[in-house]
Amino acid sequence: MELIKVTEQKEPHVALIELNRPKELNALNPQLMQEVRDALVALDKNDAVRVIIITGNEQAFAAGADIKQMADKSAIDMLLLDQFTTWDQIRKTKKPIIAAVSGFALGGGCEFVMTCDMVIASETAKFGQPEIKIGTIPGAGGTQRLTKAVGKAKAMELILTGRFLSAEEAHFYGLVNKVVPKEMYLHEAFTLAKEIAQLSPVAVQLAKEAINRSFETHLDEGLTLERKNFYLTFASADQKEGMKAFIEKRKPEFKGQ
Ligand code: DAK
Repeated sequence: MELIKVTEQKEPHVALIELNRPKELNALNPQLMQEVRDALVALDKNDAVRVIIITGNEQAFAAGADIKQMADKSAIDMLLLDQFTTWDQIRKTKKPIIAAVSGFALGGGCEFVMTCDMVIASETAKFGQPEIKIGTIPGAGGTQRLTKAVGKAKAMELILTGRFLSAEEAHFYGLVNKVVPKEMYLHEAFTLAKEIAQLSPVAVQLAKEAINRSFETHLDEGLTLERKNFYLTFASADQKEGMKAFIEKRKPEFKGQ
């Protein structure tokens, strides 16, 4: 594991996964996501582990998918890269996952947080789907999960403008369970994890499955449409311009092509 750090028993029955690309604000590239997937598959099989915490660092949970790696890709490149298999396997984890978030949780980072089951946020956390600013749209569930989490009007505002939500706002809209001072977010995540870890792992797993079922019944259809439209943005000049402008640290000029 190069891009994440896994501690199997940080506390009894509680495992910790730390995303570890600090210079890139934990931008999520395919290798990092595959490492997360592999770790979750192993932890799911490990009887000593009952709850999993995923965190970044104080500055960022993750500032999105890696724009530098995506910028020049064609729609077909993205299709063939098929990162969705990895994301789908992460989504299928049976044990409960708590995201402990400080700093940026943007784009794929916010989608990753929403794929987790519960969220503890530092008061410094910032959530958002800013893909629109680089000429694309959320591609890992953002249009579906954010809408379910915060309601249509707010999801429209956030996804169509790329604005960020503060930790307090995210709490108000039900995206996070609890907001705590910066020094406490990991500690609070462990407090929640330890409470759940004392309970029947079988019942916890079945409860998680049932809650997700209610949430996901119509999700597959929504995800399919979102994926097609996400790929389609990679056929646009605006996506190339948006991502290039980010890398060159300038304002993009969108032409609607
Ligand atoms: N990708 C690559 N590098 C990134 C990055 C990203 N998403 N975010 C930050 N970095 C890099 C910056 O380029 C910079 O690197 P150097 O220039 O130093 O080499 C370094 O991290 C520090 O960032 P800044 O200098 O920009 O730091 P600031 O504090 O000034 O700004 C910021 C922080 C988070 C506001 C800013 O970095 C920013 O706007 N970042 C981009 C946020 C964003 O647009 N995120 C959405 C990306 S699109 C999919 C799965 C997921 C996705 C798509 C498909 N499939 C399964 C197919 C998701 C897509 C996205 O997330």
